[in-house]
Amino acid sequence: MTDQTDRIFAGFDPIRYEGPDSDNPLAYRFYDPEREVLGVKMKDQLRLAVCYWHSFAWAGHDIFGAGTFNRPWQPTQPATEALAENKLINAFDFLERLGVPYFCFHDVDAMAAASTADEHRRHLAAIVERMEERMAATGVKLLWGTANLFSHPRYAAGAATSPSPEVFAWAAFQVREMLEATHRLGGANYVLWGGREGYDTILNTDLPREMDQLGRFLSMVVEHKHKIGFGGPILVEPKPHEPAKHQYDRDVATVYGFLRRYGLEKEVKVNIEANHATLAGNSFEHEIATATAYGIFGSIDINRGDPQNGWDTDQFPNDIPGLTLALLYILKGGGIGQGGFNFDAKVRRQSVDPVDLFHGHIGGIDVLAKALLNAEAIIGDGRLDRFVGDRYAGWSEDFGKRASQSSLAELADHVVESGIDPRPQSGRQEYLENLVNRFAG
Ligand code: XLS
Ligand code: NI
Ligand code: NI
Repeated sequence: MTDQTDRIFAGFDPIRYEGPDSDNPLAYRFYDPEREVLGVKMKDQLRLAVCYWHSFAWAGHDIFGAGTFNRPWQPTQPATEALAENKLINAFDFLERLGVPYFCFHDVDAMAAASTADEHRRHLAAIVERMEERMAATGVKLLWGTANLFSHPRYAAGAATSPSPEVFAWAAFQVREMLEATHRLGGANYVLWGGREGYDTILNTDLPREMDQLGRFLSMVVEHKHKIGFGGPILVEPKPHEPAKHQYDRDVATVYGFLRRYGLEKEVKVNIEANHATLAGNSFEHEIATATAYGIFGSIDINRGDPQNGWDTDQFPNDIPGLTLALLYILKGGGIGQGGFNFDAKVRRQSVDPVDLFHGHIGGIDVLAKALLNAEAIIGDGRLDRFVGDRYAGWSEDFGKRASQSSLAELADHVVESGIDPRPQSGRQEYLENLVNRFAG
């Protein structure tokens, strides 16, 4: 059993909303869960989640150095059942005090280490049972589950896209176990991030075969979801590279094309990560708007990169104007739905104290809440929407309606006969940027 002295978050009071004037660093200034935003409570507009891997399973190591965090569950060691239990108790202590409704985890983040498939199954089942108890006791729910198909050496050449069918089978085993665990825990979604579903050099890679394997694997996951009656969406999380040089799911548009090719566009949606969007050279709001346009918007992993570093630094978000646009396009697309905002973010390696995990999450949550309020104000103001509506108004008029149904030759003849001579119209970019900035601070 976990000793009281091992409970590193137990001494913290619950984090409460104190309003914008509060000076208390352990309070929310904008996140007021019960406040209505566009008719929906803030807690339901945001559906916040803490991720198990960065917050509880990562020891603070990087490629140059060992773990820096001194945690009673010893994340640097292969977890025993007792250490996994200790981690679980502490994770739920943190979730309860932070006051977020959801968490997310990979199988291996939470369970005791296993060296065989049979042990994997038993250890996962054991922690899921304990997790179910903690969830019932605290009311914290599962936003999504996922299987880690990238850390074990067997996945060095990919999981579903491995040249080895035995590795493909192992990935199927892990996903079946974790999909069923997610179902049992009442998870709202199931995520697949294809970290090593790609390649480092084309010289050793059969690209069309790997894509077919990935398409087949996704179809198998969808089939199994229906078989067991899991109602949540399957979400693919796009990322362009890291750890693989090229990933097959590089961004939202690429994933949509892939899903279409394998007939999965009605079954699978996307989990969009802010830092992955920018790594792919896209803006976060572009990825959101693209997913909404294709009807595959699922959920969000919220974090940020560092503009001077070209990798997935997974920092907590702190850019209110930038996130205002992200929230605006989520709201315009119909809201977060069954998804949520998962803090796929980690404190820095020198942020070794338990309080640092609170500072990271509190800051990120408040930035999101403020961005949500800003987006509500932009929608309420209406000028941005009106401008865009007016800009495309010609398409609702007679000529616009005919133009979209004409042949190329009919339109060409029309230009010659009518002598139409359209002139450039201002896109008013600077005016619109100024307008948004009235609300985005
Ligand atoms: C890594 C991904 C990963 C997924 C879950 O870059 O963001 O953390 O969210 O496997
Ligand atoms: Ni992620
Ligand atoms: Ni990531």
